[in-house]
Amino acid sequence: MSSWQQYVGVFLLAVVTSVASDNYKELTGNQVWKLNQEDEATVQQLVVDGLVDPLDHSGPSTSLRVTPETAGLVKEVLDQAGITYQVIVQDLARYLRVNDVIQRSQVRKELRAQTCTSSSCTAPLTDNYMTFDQMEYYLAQLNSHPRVSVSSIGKSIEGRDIWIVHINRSGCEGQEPIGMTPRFAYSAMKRRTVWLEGGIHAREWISPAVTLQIIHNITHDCSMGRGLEVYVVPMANPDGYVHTWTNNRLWRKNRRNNPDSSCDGVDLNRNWDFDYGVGASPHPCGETYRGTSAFSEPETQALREAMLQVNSTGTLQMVMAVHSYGQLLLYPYGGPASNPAPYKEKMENLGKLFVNTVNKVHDKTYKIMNANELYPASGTSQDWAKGILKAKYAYTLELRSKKTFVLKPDEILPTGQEVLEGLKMVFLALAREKNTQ
Ligand code: 0X9
Ligand code: ZN
Repeated sequence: MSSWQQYVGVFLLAVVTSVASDNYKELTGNQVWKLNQEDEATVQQLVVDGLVDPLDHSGPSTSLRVTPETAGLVKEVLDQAGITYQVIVQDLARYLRVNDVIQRSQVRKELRAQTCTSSSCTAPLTDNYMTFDQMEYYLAQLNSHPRVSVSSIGKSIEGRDIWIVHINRSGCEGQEPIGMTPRFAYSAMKRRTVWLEGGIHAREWISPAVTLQIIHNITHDCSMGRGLEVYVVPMANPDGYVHTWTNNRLWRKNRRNNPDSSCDGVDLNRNWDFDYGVGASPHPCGETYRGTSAFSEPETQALREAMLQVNSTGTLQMVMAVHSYGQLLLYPYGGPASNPAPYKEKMENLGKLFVNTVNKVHDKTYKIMNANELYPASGTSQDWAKGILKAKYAYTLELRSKKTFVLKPDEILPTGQEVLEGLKMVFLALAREKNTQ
């Protein structure tokens, strides 16, 4: 293909892309600033003040997303603190559009074989991200599986269902994990449960994509998760997710219309009632806006009620909230006050088993660390699960990559594969554990 043909092809794709949906439009004029030196305290204050979106997720952030509305103020704060910076992306909407076109043209070259429609969606897509509708098509069809029940735990603020998938251990009897003595056979054993949460942050598309793969795998493979009742919410923030497909690829929060503010949304991972408020933004424009009070949001209320219900039916052994990005496994607490958490060492050891297994699959490096050491944040589901529900193991898993939320679709399958291998080991260890609390 000659270069002009390539150019026309890319141009046409750009037109098609922008007509189909423009989920970059709300990022027009947003910039990425790269700080020339680390200054954790200043950056943390800018975040809490609702002025920047930090873009490094494996340590102190030196890349910041800055909007046209806040740029002047951010500049003043940085100047005052003596921090110099360069603008490395002039217009994020343009930047992401160009990258999207390149990605789409690459995807077009490979034959896309998978489909997911209302009449046929037998497996979650692994060659592309699924729309919220497609997730619902898949879950509806999954519900006919004998070991699975799919139900709604409540509605989002815009009225979408928040779905939970319960994968029942019955149907996998007779296949107890090796090493499990008859004394611990299922019938005699107290019901052990595991809770997985995906998609609480809208822009972290790899989270629901991987969480759906986990659901599919546990359902169709008795060797995984046997001995455990597994509950999974693959999409905890459906409104936010839809918004990332229509308006703003980098939207994080839910879609609450905040009264007396021009900014929408509450960070659903700062809205839980454990150390509520610490390290979260009180400003509606902040990416980590905590809301007007703990559990002010219908999404967190629905999750809380469902988790309490699951906890009352057995021993909730592990809670894992699946996020991106950073390739980290974080354990509680995220706020400084309550550390160390009970069973800190056990959480560390099980976490090491997880990351060591994950890292062998595709040679990635995931690390385990205390959440507060990454940065302080409270009011998270992980901390609530640990502090209030007393789940022995609670984690936040930050998936691939090490530098962006906008992960190419060809990373869905390998990310799912590595996490599945890690979870297999963890589930086996959990099923064998004698003392669950
Ligand atoms: O900030 C969050 O809610 C999580 N990271 S994300 O990039 N996915 O938004 C991490 C929460 C873990 N807790 C602490 N870092 N304290
Ligand atoms: Zn997140």
